[in-house]
Amino acid sequence: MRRWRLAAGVAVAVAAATAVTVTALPAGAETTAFTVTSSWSTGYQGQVEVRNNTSSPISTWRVQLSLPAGTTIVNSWNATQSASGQNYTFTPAGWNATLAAGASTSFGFIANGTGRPTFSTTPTTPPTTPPTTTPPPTGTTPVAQNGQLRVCGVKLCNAAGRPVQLQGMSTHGLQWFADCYNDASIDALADDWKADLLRVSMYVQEGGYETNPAGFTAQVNNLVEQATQRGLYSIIDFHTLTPGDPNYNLARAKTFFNEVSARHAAKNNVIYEIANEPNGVSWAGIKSYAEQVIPVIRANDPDAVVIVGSRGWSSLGVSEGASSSEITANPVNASNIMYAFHFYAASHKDNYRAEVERAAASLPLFVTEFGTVTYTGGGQVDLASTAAWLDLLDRLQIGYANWTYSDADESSAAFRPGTCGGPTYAGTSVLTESGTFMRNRIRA
Ligand code: IDC
Repeated sequence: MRRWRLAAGVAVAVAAATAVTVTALPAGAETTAFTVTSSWSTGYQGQVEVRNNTSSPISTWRVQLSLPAGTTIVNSWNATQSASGQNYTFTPAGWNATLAAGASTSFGFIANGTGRPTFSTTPTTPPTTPPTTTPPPTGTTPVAQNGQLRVCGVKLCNAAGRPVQLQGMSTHGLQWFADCYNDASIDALADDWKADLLRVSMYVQEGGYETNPAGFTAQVNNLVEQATQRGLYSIIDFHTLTPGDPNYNLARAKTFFNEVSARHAAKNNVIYEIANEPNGVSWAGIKSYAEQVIPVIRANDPDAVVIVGSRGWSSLGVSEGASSSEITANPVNASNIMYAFHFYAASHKDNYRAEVERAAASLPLFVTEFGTVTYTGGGQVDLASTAAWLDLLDRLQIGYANWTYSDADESSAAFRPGTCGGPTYAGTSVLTESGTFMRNRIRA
């Protein structure tokens, strides 16, 4: 552990009755406790302990740090981050605002670059409203057991701070397969497949959202309610695909995410995926889109995890000759976010797996879509490659959703054609080769 003495901030902090100091040294010594929990050649993971060094409870805190030029924060967790150049300010995540006398909390971050931070503290004024507390989870559903998720380092963690890997299924396009999503099919996903997650794929083009914003928003909201009733997590996927530049849909995205994030703000099971598969667009263009859409969501639902699509059909750039390095060099300026990676097992193999393993050391990843088949959604079902992929994702604790929970007449669909609209979704008699494999894998 590295310990840092405070310079200018100390006098101010000590003078104020509600002063927060950050310390890991014996009481009375106002210092910042900063630990590098892991490091690699191009970056490191840092942890900062925040301690109430006064004899009364405090109801908020603030930590300011500066990084030398060339080092930036890629991602943080357990705090709300804002940045101005090389200066970063961290305030409570919400649930960790109140600290009893002598109590401490901590937050973490991933830095790109090897420069270490210097700290200062500022006195804060307690808010007049009492903090809210979340009751501990009860019940056996995925949401009851894990509660509100948040990004912790490069992982996704549950309310208790433990890493979780969500496993589930993606809908097909709601404009084509609405009859696949009903009480019986979502019951089967929760109870028979024992999934954690339903990804709700709302195409924007191809007869999707742009043709009927109110109708598709209502359809998405309804499916999120269905997932919520069964204790499933739900990813709201703004399924941009063609055109590939998400900025084409920026105004629609702001309208849509403002509505759905307001509607689901009080829920603890909703994750927002703001652009399915950017393609033919630079990383800078995707980042600019993300930095305009994320604040719309955060204004309504500040603690929700947001997933940002990556370049080259969410291949971390690989399918367009780039790599995840362009993201780590220039990350989205927001906290509590993850980056999407997609694969189709019969098309994307070892070089893509190697990139995921490399990227996962410094970026929080979520496989919001993958197929057991070729990138067309059809063709050969490659179970050997799929198993290699899922073994890798299990080892790295990366969550996933399989394309698709539908009866489309294509080999990626889990149900045989003609299943939807019928009464039966549970069991194996209605499943394709891909569906049988995925159900086994998710149930296990
Ligand atoms: C495919 C569907 C197919 C549909 C097509 C329309 O499987 O039925 O006609 O979209 O665009 C993706 C996309 C996803 C694709 C899927 C398979 O996110 O929309 O679905 N895929 O091609 N990325 C890689 C593959």
